Amino acid sequence: MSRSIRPRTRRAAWLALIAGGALTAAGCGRADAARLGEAGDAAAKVYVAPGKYDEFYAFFSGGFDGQVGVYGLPSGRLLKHVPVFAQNPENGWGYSEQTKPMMNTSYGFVPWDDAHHPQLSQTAGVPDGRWLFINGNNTPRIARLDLTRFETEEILEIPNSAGNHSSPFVTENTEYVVAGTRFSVPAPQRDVSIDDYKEAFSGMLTFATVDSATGHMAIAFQIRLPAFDYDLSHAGKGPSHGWSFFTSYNSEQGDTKLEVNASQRDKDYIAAINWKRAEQCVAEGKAAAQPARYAHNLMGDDGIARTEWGTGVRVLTPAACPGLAYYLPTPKSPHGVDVDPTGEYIVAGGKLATVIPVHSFSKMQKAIADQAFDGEEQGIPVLKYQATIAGEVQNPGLGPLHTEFDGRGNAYTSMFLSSEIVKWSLKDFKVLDRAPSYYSVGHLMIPGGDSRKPWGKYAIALNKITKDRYLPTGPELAQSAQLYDISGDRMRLLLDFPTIGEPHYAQALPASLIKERQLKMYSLMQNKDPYAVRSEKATKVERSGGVVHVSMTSVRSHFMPDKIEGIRVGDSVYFHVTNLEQDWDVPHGFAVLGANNAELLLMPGQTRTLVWVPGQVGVFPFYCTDFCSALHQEMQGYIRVSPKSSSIALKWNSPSYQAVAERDEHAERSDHDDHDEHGGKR
Ligand code: K7E
Ligand code: CUA
Repeated sequence: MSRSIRPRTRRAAWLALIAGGALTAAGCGRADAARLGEAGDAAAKVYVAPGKYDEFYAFFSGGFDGQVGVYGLPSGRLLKHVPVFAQNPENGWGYSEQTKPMMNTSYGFVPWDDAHHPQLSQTAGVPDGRWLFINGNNTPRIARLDLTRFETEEILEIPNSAGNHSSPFVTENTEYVVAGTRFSVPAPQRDVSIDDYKEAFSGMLTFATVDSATGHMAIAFQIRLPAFDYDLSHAGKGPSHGWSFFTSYNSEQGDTKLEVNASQRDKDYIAAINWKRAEQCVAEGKAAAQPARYAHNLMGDDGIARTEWGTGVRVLTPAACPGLAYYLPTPKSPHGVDVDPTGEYIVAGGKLATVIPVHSFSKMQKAIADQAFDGEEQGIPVLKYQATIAGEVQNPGLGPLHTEFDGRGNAYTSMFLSSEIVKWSLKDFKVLDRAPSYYSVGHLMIPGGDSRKPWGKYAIALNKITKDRYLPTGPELAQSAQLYDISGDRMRLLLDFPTIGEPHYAQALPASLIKERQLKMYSLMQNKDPYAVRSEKATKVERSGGVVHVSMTSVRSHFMPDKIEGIRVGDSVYFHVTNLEQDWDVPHGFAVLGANNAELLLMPGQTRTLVWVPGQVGVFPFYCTDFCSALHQEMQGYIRVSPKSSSIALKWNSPSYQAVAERDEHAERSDHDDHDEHGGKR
């Protein structure tokens, strides 16, 4: 991208942004081939030979697919698609009885969401490989994934919030995950006129604690702020530990046509929240109890998810807790807010700004001490811009969104409109290098790049538009990631790879931190599911009214039982299938003809349950859906469904049936004996 075209494009670019369009870099001249990774050794740098491992795990949000994609770096190979907020037929997530409660919310069963920001848990400001948190936007939630299993373990709903975008952004030792409302709403919700926005709406920020042993989240307190749109966040670290920063836009408090009405002021704000101060105020009883209903879904150690219902929250206001919140004026409608590895610099991505503003934490502290205020917003002191600003990066490009750091004193900012990554120095805020992205980069990511110790070898651009980059696939084209080598003075593009969903943010860490800690199977002997069976002998079929429980096993290469009769139309048939395998990477599947549910996928040692309500008579096959052995195709069975009025007895072909049959026969015989006694016919 040549600098000379920038002045001409700037106005056009602004207009494009305001019009909701995205300017691609299609018109830009191509940089030299070496910079674009077209030289031979770029391939060698991303080539991971067959059988070899990648150096990093990278966790990409799926955006509108509500999931997490796990990729290896530098190869860009997709390793796993971990379901979080959305039902996923690949493994029955949100379809099996054990996992359905994970989707419970105060709005009912919500089996989808829009997930933007993965956040690795941290210890002393460094990713520790324990958990991954991610936000659900539309139905405000935070999920926690366990990184020994790559499974979602917990989902906490956030009440009094809407569009949970500035989330989850962990504090330095994962004391808290945060949730700032993007859309201010009446809190609690009530029936008011939208015209009463300024008075009746609130911008609630939520701090949820994370138990350091179990990872369990709990809402500690909420902070009621003016009705702005709280967009992104990052926690302080080192000297700024104890603070969290939230960008806001729409400080104009428009309630309609925000593209115009929220772009009036030259500066909006970063809200600086002193959460240690908040803790004091809560301890002193300054927070008001307020009723709130929210779901807290947790996977039990029996592999069954359950919902607990929250009933209230504690709400702090800045008026009741002086020193809790300050506003840092920040140009203009800022999006990202990122804190450098030293904890001193707070960088904003003012998407409509012509500079990248960099605030200084130490200057902010001094400004607070000196009361260098520029008025207030509804009781919250506004600090003087000149009193907190450390510097501005001049001529960075167009549409700065997000910044990551390499740990060597450099920052990298994504430029959405001018489609480039701009590298600049934290010493003098001068631009050092720029590299084009293809196209319209949103977030960028450096492994550990928002932590105290980035592994600053690669940067990834997460691009919104791919146009001419891949073979076309109809109207919808893949979003994409681009991998840059940032180890030298100049960035070098090494690789393009398409992604699942729309990754907004991503996080990555060295594979060595977690690869040795992977769970290989669930222990069959410790399987606590109430319908688990640990041997074929124990399999059974039981009827209780219109409900039939089938406790079934699967092992290479058969189900037990695989012949079942005595089911009636309209029964609720619960197939509780336990995978008896105790070996790594031997899942079995389960599907039955006529079921209007996804099939199950069963990990070794695990029990999962599928409910089937047969609507018609017939004999229906079931089978294993995961190619598990040479005789996988033989892994099948039949279940007979009779009319509702049928009196055909339950019958199945496992050892337990013999016992049941003998018992019934015995009962029948003693019944006859009774008749003999009283009837005396024989
Ligand atoms: Cu910039 Cu949702 Cu973090 Cu997308 S957000 S780019
Ligand atoms: Cu079990 Cu295929």
